[in-house]
Amino acid sequence: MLSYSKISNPLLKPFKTSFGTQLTRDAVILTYMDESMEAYAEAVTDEAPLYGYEDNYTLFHVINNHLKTIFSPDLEPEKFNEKAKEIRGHNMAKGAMEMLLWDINAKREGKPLHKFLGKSKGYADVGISIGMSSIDDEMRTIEESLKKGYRRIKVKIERGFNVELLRAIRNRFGDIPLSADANQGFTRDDFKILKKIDEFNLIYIEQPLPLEDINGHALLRKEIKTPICLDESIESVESATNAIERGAVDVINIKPGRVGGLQNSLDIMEKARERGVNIWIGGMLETGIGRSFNISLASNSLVNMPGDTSPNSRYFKKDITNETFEMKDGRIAPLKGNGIGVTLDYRFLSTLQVEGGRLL
Ligand code: OSB
Ligand code: MG
Repeated sequence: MLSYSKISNPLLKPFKTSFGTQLTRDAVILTYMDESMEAYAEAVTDEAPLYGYEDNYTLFHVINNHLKTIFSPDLEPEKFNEKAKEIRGHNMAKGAMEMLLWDINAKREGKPLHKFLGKSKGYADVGISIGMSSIDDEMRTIEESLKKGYRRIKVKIERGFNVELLRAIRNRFGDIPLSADANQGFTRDDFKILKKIDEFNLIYIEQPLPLEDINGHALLRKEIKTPICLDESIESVESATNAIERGAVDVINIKPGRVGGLQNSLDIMEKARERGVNIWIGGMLETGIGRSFNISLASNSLVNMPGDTSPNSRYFKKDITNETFEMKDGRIAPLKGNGIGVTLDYRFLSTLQVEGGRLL
């Protein structure tokens, strides 16, 4: 049986980016159940199409009207991928279903998911992504994060909130590993500001321009020395290849839920590393379910930079999974159980549930 549950879990603190402020994580969870197991996946969509064009409503439309008929619990993820190609786009919807198949398959084989994803290091290097707030407040968060052992600090920037913040961080914390994520907040008219940001020795600037503007990123890359990281622009294997061949990218932030799942992620990782492009695994404030997929992938040896895979407690007072992630020495290990290794706290989940029901 395939069912879904949409939950709304309040964030400990509002998460502000250039595209808006999130107060809750509104996650759609897919559950597959048979006599021998329960398997899960989480879509990276949210209530509104602010990060990409998909949201929780296009997700239901595409799953119910198109993907559901392609899906079978007996499919290999790669086979599902092939069949799903006839539906254009909607890689967040495809990604959720594809990842569900990875969990089903790993559970059938009786092994943790990370062991199916190529060579695993057994841990993920972890950085923190800090939402926009006052400079003073961000200073406190950075200080705490460094004490906790995070291996990279990422701040969010936008037009009108960038140089002053970065200067304050460099003055106070010196040469820490620092990056800035604009979430498409600038345009080609902003190269003057982006050149000022170039002075702060960032390990990369993430998604400065609109996601469609691959050429703009290639032009910017020639103008600044700061490496360019793409997040929203990388929607598929094809868009990754395109960005790499155009010379638009030095670093790719992979979110498996954004690129159509784990197989596409692995393909992008291999292509990118072959061509000298660095890789890290991002996040979308996922519950323990999506987080476990991300951390399993982030432990792959092709991932060579710290990602946005914080412990659950960074975002939620309580999560819907019984198992949670802990960080030690700036690293998080994948869970030891079969598949993604989490079980659901159904009682707590029911207090957060907005809607739910059967899909198949
Ligand atoms: O751009 O990486 C992003 C959160 C929601 C949507 C987009 C992004 C983010 C983050 C936080 O930066 C990543 C995380 O810690 O889950
Ligand atoms: Mg980003």
